[in-house]
Amino acid sequence: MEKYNPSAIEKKWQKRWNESKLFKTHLDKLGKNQYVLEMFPYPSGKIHMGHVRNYTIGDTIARFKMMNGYNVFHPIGFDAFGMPAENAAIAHNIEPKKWTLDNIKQMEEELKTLGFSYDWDREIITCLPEYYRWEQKIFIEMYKKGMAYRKKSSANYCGSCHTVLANEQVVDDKCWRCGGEVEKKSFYQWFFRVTDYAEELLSDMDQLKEWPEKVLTMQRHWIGKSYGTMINFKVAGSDNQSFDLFTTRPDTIYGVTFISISPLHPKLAEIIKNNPQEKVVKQFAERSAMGTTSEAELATREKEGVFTGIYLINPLNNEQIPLYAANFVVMDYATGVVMGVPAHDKRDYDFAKKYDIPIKYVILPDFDIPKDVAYTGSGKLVNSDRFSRMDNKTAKNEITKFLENNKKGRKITQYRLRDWNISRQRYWGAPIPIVYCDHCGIVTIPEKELPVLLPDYVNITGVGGSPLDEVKSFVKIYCPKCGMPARRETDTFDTFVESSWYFLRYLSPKSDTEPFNKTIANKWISVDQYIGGIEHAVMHLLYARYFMKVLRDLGFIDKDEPFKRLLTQGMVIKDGAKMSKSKGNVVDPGKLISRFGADTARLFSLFAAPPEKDLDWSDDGVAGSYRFLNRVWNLLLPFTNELHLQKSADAVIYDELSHSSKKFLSFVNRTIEKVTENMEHHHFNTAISKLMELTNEFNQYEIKDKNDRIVAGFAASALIKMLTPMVPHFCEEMWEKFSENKFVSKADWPNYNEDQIFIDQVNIAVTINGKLRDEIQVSPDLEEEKIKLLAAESQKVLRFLNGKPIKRIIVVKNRVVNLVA
Ligand code: ANZ
Ligand code: ZN
Repeated sequence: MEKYNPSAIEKKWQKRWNESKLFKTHLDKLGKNQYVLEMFPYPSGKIHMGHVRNYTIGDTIARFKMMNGYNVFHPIGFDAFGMPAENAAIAHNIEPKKWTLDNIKQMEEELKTLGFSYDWDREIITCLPEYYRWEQKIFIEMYKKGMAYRKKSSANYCGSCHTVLANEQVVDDKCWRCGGEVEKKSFYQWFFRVTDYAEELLSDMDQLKEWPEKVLTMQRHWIGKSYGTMINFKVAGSDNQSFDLFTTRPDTIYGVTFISISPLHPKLAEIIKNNPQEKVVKQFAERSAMGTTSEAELATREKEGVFTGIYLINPLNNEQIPLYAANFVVMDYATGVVMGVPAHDKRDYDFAKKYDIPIKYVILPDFDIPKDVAYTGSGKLVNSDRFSRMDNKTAKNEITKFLENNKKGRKITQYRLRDWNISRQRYWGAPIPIVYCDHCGIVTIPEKELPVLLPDYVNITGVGGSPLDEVKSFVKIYCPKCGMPARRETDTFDTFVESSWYFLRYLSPKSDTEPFNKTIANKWISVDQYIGGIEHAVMHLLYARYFMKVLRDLGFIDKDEPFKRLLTQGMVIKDGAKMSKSKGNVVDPGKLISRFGADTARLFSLFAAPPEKDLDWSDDGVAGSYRFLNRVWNLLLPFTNELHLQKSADAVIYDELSHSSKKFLSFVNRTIEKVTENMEHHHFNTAISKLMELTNEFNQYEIKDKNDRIVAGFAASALIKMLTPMVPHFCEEMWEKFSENKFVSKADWPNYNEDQIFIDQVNIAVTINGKLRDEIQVSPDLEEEKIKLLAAESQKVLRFLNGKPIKRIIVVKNRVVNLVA
């Protein structure tokens, strides 16, 4: 018998799919559309098991939808700008462009060996001018509408990478990439005004019913809306100096015993001038300027501070409160100055204990609170003048009202979300299309001159500022407005800008008149199913949501949200750890594929864990998947000359089927029902188990007559079709061997027939003390305990027993249950 030979089969079908353009999508076709998208890869060189998993999940969903009659759009591309290409340039003296495009070539080949149903004609590569010119155009429109602006901003800066780092790129005060020291540096940078959309980004989450709750929670937290009061505290001994403080707990204002200020606060240096504490505070501020501004990091840090020598005045009781510079205050949240209430806030409590600051309770519950802790619950106010004895919820409002009436405070809503810094002082990114002119100021590049091309053959040394600063032919330009010599912006876009709209460009990848076609985009957006890693829960997914709203407001599209349904797949781990070079536990998909075939790699990726969970790599699991495919092969191959595949078993004369045939037919129908449901819910591992069970049942099925042959033909057809989204090459081959002449990839998903679901039941007599009282229907293999329970709970039995206790139950298998009462 012919052996299962994956490498021959897979090449053959990939070639045929490609030649017949099987996965080319006609976007203007009417009908049920389905846009299935996986987060596009960064072209690092080789694909890894995480990619295999991500793209197999996406491909399985896309193919399942195709077989269910949808017009599926399933594109792929490369997120091609970014730091690693520059690092390769520094380390190996390779041009970033060459490095990137070579990697893309290699990865395309690898992706093709996995048989994914991509519409390759619509591939996009973000580092090519035909992509980024549209990003430049969108940026210019944003700038003209005030959605993009330039401001001086202090940022985490890594001296050795010469680059600004986002907060999450600062790990333990060090650069995430090189481990180098991080410092604060202030210079002009470009920002997108994301904060203008904070409220909409939050409220539109109501539309994202099919996103994992975990991701929504993370975004909600990132946007961080809180309601509170802004209170003005005067600087003691000064007529015009004061600070606004944001608090969510105005009810605790009589408990303020210190105030803390961020050591990086711009007003701090000025107010401490010439006071005895000046030097100490300056030193403390300098130390604080090193390291992170990340809130998460600040929160875990040992609380430290120094007295500034300054007092502020509590606007409610005119008490003088000492001001401390403290390392836990975040400069870019609210105003960077905070009321310290040690009696009612844990962090303030620790700080007060450490620096011997008084602790004054102003809210008490009606039970005894434990000593030596901050009380953060609700209760009644004490020691709070006219507000004493109010419950603290009322007091929040009353105190805020009082402050408002006296012009010392106001109610406000505060967001944690910051504007998005999109400037990168890097070479390998899309140039920001701006000119600085001594006469005209900031000038945008006229649209007909786009794209601003990133120059080739730039010297990248890894020291100094942005490499583009050194390219005189790039920097020097005549002002588009006045024609005088001017300078170009040398910052490039954060690569998150490219990934914020690429899903739109797939819809019009070759357009040279617009970023994407509005009519098509309105029809295909939102993306029906988006699949990617949970590590993108916030930045990428939030920026893409933001961009959608911007594009809508600029008139490019009429939609609000980019992704309707989101699946975040888990990591691929081996020996309990994420696969990584440093751990030496990396499995090379290429080797796996050449040994067992792409179908085994795909099957294993789907079978070893549910998509959202981490997948623990196991060689046994891979071997098991391969064995299963061989089992199906060996089961079906002998039938290929004997049987005809059947779309359904409706041609059988049902009443003539033997009991065992009815049972098998029923099993096939049930399997279709369950697998369909599992596929719809992305429970691929369960679907595969069901197909394994079907294979086992099929192996034992005995074909005796014409009717049975129809049943077997239906079973074979259903089994092949249901395996197709997961192991498509295998299934195409088998389909062809059964003399089918169309692609199974485009066949209809099988239907089950409820009438052929056979409920195998026996009647069992229920007797009480030997007298027949009822009859129950149960499946012949129901456990004895369950039969006893059914009998004892029968309505008729209960009536006859009339409260009398049952002493014993005797079961005669499949015949009688006798209750002794
Ligand atoms: C006094 C107070 C008393 C506070 C109390 C809390 C409990 P959310 O809800 O996250 O918005 N805060 C304000 N600005 C801060 C900054 N820049 N860095 C660090 N902490 C800051 O948090 C609001 C609370 O966080 C504010 O309310 C303030 O402390 C603190 F029993 O004011 B609270
Ligand atoms: Zn000019």
